[in-house]
Amino acid sequence: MTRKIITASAQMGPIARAETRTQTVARLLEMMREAHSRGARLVVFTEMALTTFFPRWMIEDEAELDSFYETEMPSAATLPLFEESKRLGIGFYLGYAELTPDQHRYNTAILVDQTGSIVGKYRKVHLPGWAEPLPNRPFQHLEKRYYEPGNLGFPVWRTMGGIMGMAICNDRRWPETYRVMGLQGVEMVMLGYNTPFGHLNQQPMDSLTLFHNHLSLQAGAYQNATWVVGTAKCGNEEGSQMGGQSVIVAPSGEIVAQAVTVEDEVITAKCDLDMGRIYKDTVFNFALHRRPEAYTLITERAGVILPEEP
Ligand code: CDV
Repeated sequence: MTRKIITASAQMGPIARAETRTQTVARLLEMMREAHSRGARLVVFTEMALTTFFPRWMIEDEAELDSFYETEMPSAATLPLFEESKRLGIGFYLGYAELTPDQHRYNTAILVDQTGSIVGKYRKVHLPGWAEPLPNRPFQHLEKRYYEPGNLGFPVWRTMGGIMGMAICNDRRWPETYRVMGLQGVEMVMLGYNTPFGHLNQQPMDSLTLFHNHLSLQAGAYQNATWVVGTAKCGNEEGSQMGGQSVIVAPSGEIVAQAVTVEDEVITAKCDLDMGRIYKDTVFNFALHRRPEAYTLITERAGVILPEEP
């Protein structure tokens, strides 16, 4: 049986602070329909796809802060996405800020299958930035203030004909993200990102922002023999410039589709979920070649080991 699934990455241009959920959902619906018209059965939206990237600001007003979070999914505003997913027979990944009934806050993504049903939830583990605002910066990155680290691990889901996994933005820079899913046989990792330029104010690193984006996605794909779909929110959002270059990466590590704008843009690729097999059976045959006992000898005890002073 062929296991090829046309997959779309629905890159999103900026979302204004004043944009309503109804407006953002209308943009997502338009991209979902475009993806479907190109034969896609799965569309990957971005991180925090329903609002502007609010962690760039110190927000002290609780009510204002709460307005950026979803307390239910689907909600009245997001229900049209689920209905259209079911009508068209197209699954989707959607990132959003989650506020739970017991007042926990997470940077979350859900996976919805081709019947419009939620089949998976992931909460971002690697939260970049700070809990307190830094002085003299045009923009903050306060994810550590507004979110708790995800508490669901890195599960995979057998759905839509494959073994699917999710991650969110900064997670893509950490090999553990992919490897934990790779050890479960993942065949496609979906992730959305909001990556501002100049985030660290370290010129040598900041100038490589787009390179590091692809480096992380391609390395994660190749080293775990999995498809990786990376979807940006990009462009100039309320004065903060964010990188685009959304990509669909094959298990070979090759980019097979790439966005060329910093606006709403749909890219697609026919993803053969069996393509990773040759890598999983050879160079990345984990059962045959990995040496877990060597990896855990010291690190399990110490966590992080700093080199000794010379
Ligand atoms: N939203 C993110 O997680 N952004 C980070 C930036 C701040 C470095 C990223 O890894 O792209």
